[in-house]
Amino acid sequence: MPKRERTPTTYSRITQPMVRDEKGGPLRAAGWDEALDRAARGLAAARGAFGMFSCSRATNEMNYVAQKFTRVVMGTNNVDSCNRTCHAPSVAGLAAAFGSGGGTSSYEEVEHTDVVLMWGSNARFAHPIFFQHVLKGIRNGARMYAVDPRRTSTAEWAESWLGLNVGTDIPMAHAIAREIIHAGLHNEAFVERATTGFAEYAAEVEPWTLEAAERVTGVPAAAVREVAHAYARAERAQLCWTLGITEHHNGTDNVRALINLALLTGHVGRYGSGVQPLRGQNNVQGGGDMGAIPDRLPGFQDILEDGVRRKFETAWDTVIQPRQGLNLTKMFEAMESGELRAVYCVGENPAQSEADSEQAVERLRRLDCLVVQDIFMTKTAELADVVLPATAAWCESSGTTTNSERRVQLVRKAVDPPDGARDDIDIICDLATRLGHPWKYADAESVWDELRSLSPQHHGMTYERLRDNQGIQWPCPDLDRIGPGFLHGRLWADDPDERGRRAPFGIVRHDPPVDETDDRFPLRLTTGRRLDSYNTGVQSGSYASPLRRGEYVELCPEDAERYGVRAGERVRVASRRGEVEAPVWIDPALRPGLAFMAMHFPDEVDTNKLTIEANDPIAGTAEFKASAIRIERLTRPAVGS
Ligand SMILES: Nc1nc2c(c(=O)[nH]1)N[C@H]1C(S)=C(S)[C@@H](COP(=O)(O)OP(=O)(O)OC[C@H]3O[C@@H](n4cnc5c(=O)[nH]c(N)nc54)[C@H](O)[C@@H]3O)O[C@H]1N2
Ligand SMILES: Nc1nc2c(c(=O)[nH]1)N[C@H]1C(S)=C(S)[C@@H](COP(=O)(O)OP(=O)(O)OC[C@H]3O[C@@H](n4cnc5c(=O)[nH]c(N)nc54)[C@H](O)[C@@H]3O)O[C@H]1N2
Ligand SMILES: [Mo]
Repeated sequence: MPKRERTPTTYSRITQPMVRDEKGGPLRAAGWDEALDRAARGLAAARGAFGMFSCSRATNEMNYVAQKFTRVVMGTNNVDSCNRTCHAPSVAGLAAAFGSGGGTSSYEEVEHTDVVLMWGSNARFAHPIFFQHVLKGIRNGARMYAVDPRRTSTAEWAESWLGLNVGTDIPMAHAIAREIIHAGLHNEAFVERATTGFAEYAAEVEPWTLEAAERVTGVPAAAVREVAHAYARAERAQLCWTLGITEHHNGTDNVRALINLALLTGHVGRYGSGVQPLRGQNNVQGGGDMGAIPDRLPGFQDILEDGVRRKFETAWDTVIQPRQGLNLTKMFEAMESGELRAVYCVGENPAQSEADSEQAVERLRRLDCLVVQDIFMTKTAELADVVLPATAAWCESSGTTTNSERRVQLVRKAVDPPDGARDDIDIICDLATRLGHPWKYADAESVWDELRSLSPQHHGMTYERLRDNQGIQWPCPDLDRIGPGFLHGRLWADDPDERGRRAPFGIVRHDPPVDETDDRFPLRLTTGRRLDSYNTGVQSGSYASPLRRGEYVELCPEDAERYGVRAGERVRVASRRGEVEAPVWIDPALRPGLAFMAMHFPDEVDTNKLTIEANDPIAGTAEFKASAIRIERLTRPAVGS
């Protein structure tokens, strides 16, 4: 591979508020008073047409205050976060099956299990801490199988790799289910006692013989058969998935197809067996749990339930809209129609992270008022009317965060923030005060205690107990008890009354990616992550890394030859939305017809100019994992060469 000198993109911490005097004019430095007054005026003028983007990097306490600001000060439920671009289908799928939106197991359990299915997940790169537990599991004798179109670094550790075509996960899951049923390996007793809809499900998967699935997924029948038998015969098994499953126009259906496998085999609700969406940002689970989503109040309590709303209305002395707010995707659509006119964006960078980013930037530009509160000057902040410099939740402020195993942990301030930056919660409370709601919290703990008084599943987690126990997993309703760590043990209860609602099978169908490949756009582009960089590169771009090699369009050797391009050569990459230029990287882990790009280097290559914003009707998540592209050489070879 060619070596390439590069200067890393550098982002500077912001330490000074900024305002823009007129649309199209420059941002200029301002004092806190001026900036906050400007923000307050801009937001007040758009009451009823307001949206909040809340930060999944920041604490639970910050997310609690952000959603309360949205509901109480601005009178709307339009609050959301990066969960929408990410695991919203997992939350929707889990809630539909089990009634709550969290992964069912603890990390530790993967060390004490027999089979691990890593489905659409590159945990070796994206969840390295969890992956350490997986490696321990493998050392203890567990077999891991990877289901991913790319032979990833995670797949290198697997017993076998099922390299399926992008967007064919439902045929794969259905074929595994059919094989299990036909081999008589399903857990009939569990299906009978704890689930509903088995007959309909069995009929739905019946056409998906291993051979029929092979024609669609591209994976040899024998390899799928092995995985089906291993998963079904295992005493304990974990099914883990991430964005290879969720970032599709039918992500929720994909999630249901995987949960079905756990229901069929009874691999849920017991120590060592469960279903785990490995969540994205460090506190995206917590942000949702705190109600920074449009359909739930803190504690994942349903906003449509009168009793729930009444409880919060009394506590907050307000009236809560009795309907779900707009999710992030719908908020962007509402910017287009003019229904949404002001956005308060706290620690999100949608100008880069949204699919079809040129369209997203256009929509952000249309707003009457965009307030961005961040720790770095981002592409989104460059579009703002007011920029507010915050302290980083990680190490500069205190509070709690919640990881994918639902464990709430304390984070403590360890270093002083840069002069000029203010704490996220302080800034939001100051704005609330300017808008007629004089809020003041003495510290993060007092926010947490308010949350505990309103959320039964967090009630037992005082700061003191969190400190003493190195974190506690929800649900923890009692002050004197800690739960078993895994969820839905009730499904195994002998007494039918204790079992609660049964878990329904999801009846879902294959639906191929929206952006079809054809003669003009013959390559399937999937996008994702690298070990060395983080999301839009804002936080990871500012330090040098010996690993980081910048953005490339990755192709397999056969495709490089087919299109006559060499390693390191700059090419044009075009989709139906837009085009970018990028150098070629040749990666034998890809299969013919499949290209890969990351999303970490917007200054060099804005990958999201290419992606399609076709999205899941239930969860609103875009199909980041499946676009159709072509590559073109920038210079034609000279005649005769
Ligand atoms: N180093 C690093 N770690 C991170 C992040 C980061 O930016 N950098 N970001 C964090 C965040 S916000 C998140 S959400 C997580 C995401 O973590 P992951 O979801 O593991 O990361 P991705 O690379 O986006 O996608 C995972 C895999 O999906 C595969 N895939 C693509 N299409 C399909 C398909 O149709 N079917 C199947 N089965 N698989 C498919 C891709 O080949 C890829 O290997 O990572 C978190 N951790
Ligand atoms: N092509 C493609 N696009 C994708 C994806 C993909 O797989 N492919 N994945 C999607 C996914 S899963 C995600 S999660 C999104 C990520 O999308 P974003 O959330 O928009 O991206 P981040 O880079 O994580 O932005 C986080 C921001 O929070 C700021 N921040 C960090 N800590 C704090 C804090 O304590 N306070 C405040 N106020 N700000 C803070 C950071 O400086 C940064 O600007 O991208 C999505 N976009
Ligand atoms: Mo994410």
